[in-house]
Amino acid sequence: MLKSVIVLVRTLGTSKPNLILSQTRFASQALPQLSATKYNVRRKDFGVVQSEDVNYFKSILSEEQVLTEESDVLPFNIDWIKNCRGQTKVVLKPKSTQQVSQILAYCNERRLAVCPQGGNTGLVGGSVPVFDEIVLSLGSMNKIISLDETSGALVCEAGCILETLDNYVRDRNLIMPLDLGAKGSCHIGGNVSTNAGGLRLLRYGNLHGSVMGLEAVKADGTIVDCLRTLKKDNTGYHLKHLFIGSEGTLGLVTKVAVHCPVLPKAQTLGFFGVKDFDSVLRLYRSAKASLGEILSAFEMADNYSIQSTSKNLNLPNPIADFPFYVLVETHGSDETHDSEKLNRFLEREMGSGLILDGTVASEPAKMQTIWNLRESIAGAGLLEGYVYKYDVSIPVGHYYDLVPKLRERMKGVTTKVYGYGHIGDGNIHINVTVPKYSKQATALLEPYIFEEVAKLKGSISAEHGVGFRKPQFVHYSKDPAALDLMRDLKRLMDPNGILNPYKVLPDP
Ligand code: FAD
Ligand code: 2HG
Ligand code: ZN
Repeated sequence: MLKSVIVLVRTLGTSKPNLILSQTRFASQALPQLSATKYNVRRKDFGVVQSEDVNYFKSILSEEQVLTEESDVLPFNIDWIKNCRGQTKVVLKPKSTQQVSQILAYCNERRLAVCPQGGNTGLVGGSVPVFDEIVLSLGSMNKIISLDETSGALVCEAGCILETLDNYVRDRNLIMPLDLGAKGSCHIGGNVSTNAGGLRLLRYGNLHGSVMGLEAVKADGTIVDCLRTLKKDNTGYHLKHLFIGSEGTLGLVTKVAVHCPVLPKAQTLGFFGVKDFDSVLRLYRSAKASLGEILSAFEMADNYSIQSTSKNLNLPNPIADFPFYVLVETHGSDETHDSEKLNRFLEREMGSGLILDGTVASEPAKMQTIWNLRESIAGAGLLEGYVYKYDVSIPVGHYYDLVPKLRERMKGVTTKVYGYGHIGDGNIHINVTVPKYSKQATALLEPYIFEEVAKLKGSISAEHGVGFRKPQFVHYSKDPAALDLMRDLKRLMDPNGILNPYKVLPDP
């Protein structure tokens, strides 16, 4: 039976820190293999950092902004899932746009390659170097510049942590337009550079819509000021979009202006068990029809995603064992109105047998427990060994097709294949856990998955980007003329190719 059918919609509290990042990040002390060896990459013809270069950086930055000790630079070389390892010897931590500009102008002149880094939570290897690219870490550029509480325009530096911004605007009755499991570490500059999606894209849209303006620095050090806070500005080409989602290959994002929606007065979160994938789809249609404008998230997870996360991280699962789980969240402005809608939806779908069991929460702590279980799936698999992560968009009718297919294909290899994600956006995360990375497992998975996604007219990267792991597969989702145009833009904006090489663009 549903634990709370009568829903008391309560005022939202501030979010709690996300513990999963710290729990999983240092779970394994073993260093991953060097990316260059693992993926057989040849170093491009860039300059090699000399002691004079380091001296130059020390002359324009202070001593503590230039890291060269091996133990200091190591964390900047390894990605979150410990799949990629670069070989940088220098990490620079600029504190202003001018410093970024000076660094890039110098690197461009000397043909020194650069890898921009935000919170280093990216899941496609884009945030860490492959060889000895200089890491430009934006973490020290973390000032909030202004907030217009009437328009909701927040202006800040790129290195601000998403959760810090969310807490700041919540105190002023606004929220950030995006939310993701990595919020406690990822930077707004990283979010913009990856066009991060997350848990509420369904309601608040993607960053191409929410970013009002930005400031970026080109490879040659030129500062491009598009930092407007206007909703409407049709003065020629919409240049901000070139930097949103280009993963640091066209410029360094240094400041952003983001539109923050109003803090919803009322919020509820339902967590339901259903018998099969078809029921997930039927429930989604019903939720859209019944909840309309108050629906703010609709997420799904299969049995293994939830059970293994609950077990590996010792997190409570508030309901029993079901083949599939669904999270339905509402954000609204009127408690009575929202409760009525939600109760009608629940009564109908419990009556129809679509919802087998579930729980509905409106207290911040309870909602947090449920969200934490969902947000922790990404890290829980890392405790079982090596995780292949595939973040794809698939037309929703075929959303889950690939999971059983992959289970069949991977028979004989010790694996767990599970699927979960933002079904409201047609975005599934297929995770494949193996005890250890192996060429045999990789060969069974790639390019097979991308071919299957292309056959279904999906995208090989829904929200995480292309990074280092997917350039050779990007043609499954981009036509040759579009890829040529991407290369033309890259040549125009970064003629020496110093910005995040080996990422996003496939070699011709
Ligand atoms: P980084 O990882 O440091 O960098 C990502 C890319 O952006 C790299 O290519 C880097 O070079 C570039 N970059 C970073 N900062 C800048 C800058 N200022 N200028 C230019 N280029 C820059 N992603 C989603 O979309 N949705 C999710 O729901 C989601 N959930 C996640 C949950 C967990 C637990 C984890 C670990 C990751 C999740 N991610 C998700 C992926 C990741 O958090 C996002 O891609 C995030 O936007 C990356 O931000 P970051 O600051 O960590 O960037
Ligand atoms: C999520 O939605 C993230 O939890 C991570 O995008 C997905 O790790 C993954 O596969
Ligand atoms: Zn996701």
